Amino acid sequence: MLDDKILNYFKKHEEGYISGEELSRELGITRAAVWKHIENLREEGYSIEAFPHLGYKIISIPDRLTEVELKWQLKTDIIAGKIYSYKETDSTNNTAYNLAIHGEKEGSIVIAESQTAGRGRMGRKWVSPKSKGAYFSVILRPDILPKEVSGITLLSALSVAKTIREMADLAAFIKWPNDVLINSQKVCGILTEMNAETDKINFVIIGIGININTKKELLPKGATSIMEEYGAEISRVDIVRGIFKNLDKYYKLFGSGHIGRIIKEYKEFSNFLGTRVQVAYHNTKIEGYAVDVDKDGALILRMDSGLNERVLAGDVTMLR
Ligand code: BT5
Repeated sequence: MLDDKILNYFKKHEEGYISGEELSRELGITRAAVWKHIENLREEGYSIEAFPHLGYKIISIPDRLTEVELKWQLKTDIIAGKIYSYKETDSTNNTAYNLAIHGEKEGSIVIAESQTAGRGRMGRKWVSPKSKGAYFSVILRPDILPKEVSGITLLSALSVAKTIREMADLAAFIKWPNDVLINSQKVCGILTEMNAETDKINFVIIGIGININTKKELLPKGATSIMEEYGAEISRVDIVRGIFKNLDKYYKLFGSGHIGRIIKEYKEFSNFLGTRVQVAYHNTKIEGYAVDVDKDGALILRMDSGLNERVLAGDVTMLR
């Protein structure tokens, strides 16, 4: 599409002004046609100013989760090399899985404005109100053993919590293993899925659902959004780009063997350590004090017997 071509041309010349003449020459269209396309882009929410003698410059971009907006001035090495953006899909994890099966590159993203069958863990649902949150999946091809994959869930939760703190200055905490909470209410959930053989991972899909400008009444009980806690709408594009940057940083650290540093930061962002918790897994519930997260991402519980129990997956409820 010509509008996209114009945007990409601006993207390649981010710092500068582009004259109507240059655009008409590069795209092989008349000056009048350039003007018409600039008007189209303005209607779509781009703020484009025309400076006499200098040309056009993009001042701000709309809050749409498309490849052009999300990659605007984004400097990452692995994450978001390619972004597949949809108005609607059943689940971005399913779409990403299908792409990965067919050889899609590491770092590619599938993002959607809404999901008709957003999934949580263990067959649960993820409520995905249209154009309010961000629902996306990241394809990764880590060179690790299947049992090490929980480190990727932890670094993803850390990336989200850190982004919320950086961009909205809200006290976001992590609840083991995959929830991000603000004021004890869930603002983000992460679903990690993988395709693996006994000792080799083919690919991992990290699904991230985050409530950004979502009203509480559209969410399940116990959930919140950044807007509800922050008190004003916030740019979804900025939040998602912030998550991409942090994911890129922590995934590279993970890849270079620094899981210890990731776990240390993860623990600093956790609010369950030192509290009494109940963990539900495989139809069993156990209770104890959450004392640590080990290097494999397992939760260490101190039982009343004084013995430690190591839990690899489950749902944590904090008991006060
Ligand atoms: C999760 O599961 O928290 C993982 C959610 C992952 C969602 C993303 S969206 C992009 C990608 N594509 C997908 O299809 N999924 C991923 P779990 O820990 O099982 O929590 C699920 C529970 O969270 C539900 O049973 C509800 O109680 C609650 N929940 C559902 N929707 C929510 C929302 N929008 N905000 C907060 N809590 C929600």
